[in-house]
Amino acid sequence: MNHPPDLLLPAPRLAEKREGILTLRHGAAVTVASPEMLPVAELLVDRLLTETGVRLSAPHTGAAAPGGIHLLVDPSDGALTAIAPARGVTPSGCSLDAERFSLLVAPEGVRLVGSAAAGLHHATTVLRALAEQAPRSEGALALPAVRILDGPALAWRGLSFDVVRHAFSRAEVLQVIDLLERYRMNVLHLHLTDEQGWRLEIPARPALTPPGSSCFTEEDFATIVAHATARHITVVPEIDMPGHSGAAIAAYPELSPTGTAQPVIADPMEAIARMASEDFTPQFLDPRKDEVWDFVDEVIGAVAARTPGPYLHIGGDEAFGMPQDLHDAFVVRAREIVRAHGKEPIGWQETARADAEPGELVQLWIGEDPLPDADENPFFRMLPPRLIEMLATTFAAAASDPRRMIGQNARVIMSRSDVAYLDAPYAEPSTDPEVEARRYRLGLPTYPAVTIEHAATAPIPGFDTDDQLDLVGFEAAIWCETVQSFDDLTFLLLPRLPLLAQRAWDAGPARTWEDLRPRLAAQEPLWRRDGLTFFAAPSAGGR
Ligand code: TNX
Repeated sequence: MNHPPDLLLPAPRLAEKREGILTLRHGAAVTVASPEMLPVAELLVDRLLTETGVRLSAPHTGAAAPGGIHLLVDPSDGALTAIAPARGVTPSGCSLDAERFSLLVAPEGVRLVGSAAAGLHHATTVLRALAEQAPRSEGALALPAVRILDGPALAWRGLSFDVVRHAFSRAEVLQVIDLLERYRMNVLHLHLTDEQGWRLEIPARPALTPPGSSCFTEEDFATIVAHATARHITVVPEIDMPGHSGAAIAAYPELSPTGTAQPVIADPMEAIARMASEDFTPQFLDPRKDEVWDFVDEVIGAVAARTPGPYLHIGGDEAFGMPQDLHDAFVVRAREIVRAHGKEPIGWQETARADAEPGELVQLWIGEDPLPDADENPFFRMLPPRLIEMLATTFAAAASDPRRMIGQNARVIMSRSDVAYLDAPYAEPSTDPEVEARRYRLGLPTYPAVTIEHAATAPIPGFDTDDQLDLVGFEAAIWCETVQSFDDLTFLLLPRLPLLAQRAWDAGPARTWEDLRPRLAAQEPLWRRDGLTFFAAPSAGGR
């Protein structure tokens, strides 16, 4: 039988199996060394009850009790200092060593130590994962003794989540946050605006979210942020500008160069089809217009005021039909506005083309050779020629972006489509017709279909290979053009998200598939228990 630590995902940097077993019983004491740690302990007790049925006692400040769980923060803990601090940028602004932790399960009790609250919280997620795999009898858990020392190698590990192309409920977003927590990721990047809709209420700009449109109210957004913050996950909101702004322009046509708007088409596939029509012109926010800067300032101000994290994403991708000088001018001024509202700007890779401060944060997304061979990809042949042309222009210009990023000392968040996009279709056929129908429908067919093993082990520049880019973070990305339900979403996320979480956690060469496969297989019963639809890839042991 597999020992629970061998099933952890992400796998820890160091796990030492020890002699003996701890029986964790109902009512076991949970103690914290100081009261600031109570929220972490309370969340542990709450989650452990749901996940294992074991009801520990309410946490209190005090010394470790026999058979119980003791939690503390100790930045100078000798064992923790043996783990190298993370590299990169921390999304919350905390220190690079804040996420280190140790966990000791001994027959006498459990001891969790974090170098800060974030690390301590990770330790509780590891304990929960061990508990989920532990044999149970008469309501008690039999936890094999183990000592784990761990911490991420990369400080920024996120998911870029498109909540526009499909409108998710607040409860669904909370479930995604719980998945990020489980796999010890620490950034939820919310793509809130696009051609198909505007998903965040901005009270000063009511036309963005007319009655009946699906959007997050101020209260929804506050709930999402609070749920994430309690799990040491930072929300990075994205307002995508100056391209991908159709919804904003439909509400305020004066923002476009012509002062006119095209109607919003909520269905992303229909929106693509519209590009074939003669009278279609790509839209963008026009930086020559004062109205645009009033709008940007109001929106950025409102979003910044509701975001506790230090970062705000301005988009900047695929501004089709926009002259480069206008795009540059837009980016430079939008960054200034973000800074004036007390936040640090991030932009998709195209923003690296505008003059940048050293250390500017950019998110690299364009993979190598992203345009498929049209002859081999029937879907691609069906796209409007104008869209193919715009994509070809975007990708051709992107070839020199990495060099530019190096020249400008930009700090790079890696999200290259060929390694980080979870909307690439799955390559492996399933024998289950229902799964097969879903597999066929989901993912953008312009991307090559990928195997699960590819997601787990494909080389990532800066991880497996030396790279001159200053890689400070990694984000998986899920775009939802083909997604029609929460089940569709989780089908694309699972099992790939945890495998990418592992890549970011290690920020080095990929682990072997033999190492990963049992860890992944151990997740499936948990997803099933939680009612989450996933792709049971035959190669991953699924059925
Ligand atoms: C490109 S990735 C986009 C998105 C699409 C995605 C589909 C990026 C910055 N822009 O608008 O949804 O491709 O994978």
